[in-house]
Amino acid sequence: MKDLLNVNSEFLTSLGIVDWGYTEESVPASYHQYDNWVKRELHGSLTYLSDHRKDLRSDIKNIYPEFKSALVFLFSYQESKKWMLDNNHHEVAAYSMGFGGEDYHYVLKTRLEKIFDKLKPENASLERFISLDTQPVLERDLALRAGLGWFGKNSMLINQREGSYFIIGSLLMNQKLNLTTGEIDNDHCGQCLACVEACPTNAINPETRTLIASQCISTFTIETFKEAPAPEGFEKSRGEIFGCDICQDVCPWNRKPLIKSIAALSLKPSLEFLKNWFYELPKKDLANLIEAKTNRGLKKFLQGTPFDRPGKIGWLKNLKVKPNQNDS
Ligand code: B12
Ligand code: SF4
Ligand code: SF4
Repeated sequence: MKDLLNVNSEFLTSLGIVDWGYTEESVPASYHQYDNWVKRELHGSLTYLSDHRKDLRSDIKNIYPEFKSALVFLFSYQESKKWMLDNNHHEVAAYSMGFGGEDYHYVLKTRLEKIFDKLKPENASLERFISLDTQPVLERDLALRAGLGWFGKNSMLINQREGSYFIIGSLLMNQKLNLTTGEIDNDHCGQCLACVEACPTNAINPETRTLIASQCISTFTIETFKEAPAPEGFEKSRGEIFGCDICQDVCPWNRKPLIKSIAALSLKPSLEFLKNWFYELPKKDLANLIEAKTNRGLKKFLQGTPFDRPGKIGWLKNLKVKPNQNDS
């Protein structure tokens, strides 16, 4: 990986970054595809993609008028993925255990701020706005514009050298930097259809390179907080109870990055219990443990991790156990 102005590549590597790119383009190349997707109601229950925030995604300047440039970083979770594949564990998505078991929204925000703190002294009037998943920004498209990869048929942003096991985090800035802007990569999927064929719920449309969100296991297990029927085909999955990595695990572009990676699952000491929850307890016992907590109690217990999102009813649905309707 190359140095970034006065920030050397060793420092970036120490933050878990495997690649970075730069763009001055605020308008996504694929807004039209996104707009069509929402018009066809393929976002399902993910209303934050279709409400008043939808049009904000047409130009970063809608949310950050001072925008002049973006630094886009790829934060890897290859090590936890390798450990999971080596140990035949597919219960939870690799990203969720990849940042010490902590919620990446907090962990990576701090890392992005550390990078900005190194850039700022070189340019006193430099300001930043962090884009990390929750802002109305088409982040895969931002990474595309920064020259970091292409949209795979599974809709993931894939990097030729690093595959797709990474989180995209960006510094949007009010100044241009003395850097060359990225070139949009070509398609490297070719005739491959491995992800389309492996998806147990047929959620991938290879023509549009988008998902039918309501059929995706990730939507069902992370974003559905109430009792709901599982998408057709869920029973053919590998036992996923939080997120899904199937369409990435079969992608040939993820083979090489995992070979060079070290298998490791390093959790923050206070979160070591997650191993017991997901890899040791039978699902029925985990369900009983969750059942015994109130929704508020469960959320508090899991606070600071990605796992507080589904809530009690959501978790019991994932574990296929009917929740106690009287509990709150
Ligand atoms: C909503 C959402 C979801 C939804 C919907 C996913 C989806 N594919 O839309 C659900 C809950 C299913 C989900 C699941 C996952 N997600 Co998610 N999710 C998002 C979120 C918040 C918005 C995505 C979005 O705008 N979707 C709308 C659709 C239409 O956009 P899209 O899928 O990116 O499709 C683009 C391409 O298809 C392209 N396109 C299509 N045809 C063509 C043709 C041409 C010529 C061109 C140029 C482009 C093009 O245009 C579309 C619009 O940009 C982003 C964060 C963000 N703010 O961007 C994270 C994000 C996409 N998710 C991420 C991750 C890690 C995941 C999971 C791996 C988590 C897991 N293990 O369970 C799965 C992966 C599932 C999958 N195969 O996509 C990462 C992806 C990193 C990467 N390498 O791509 C993101 C970027 C978060 C982050 N900051 O890192 N996610
Ligand atoms: S994340 Fe799983 S369910 Fe969703 S598209 Fe990929 S393989 Fe299918
Ligand atoms: S599995 Fe094949 S078709 Fe799917 S994203 Fe990877 S290379 Fe593209």
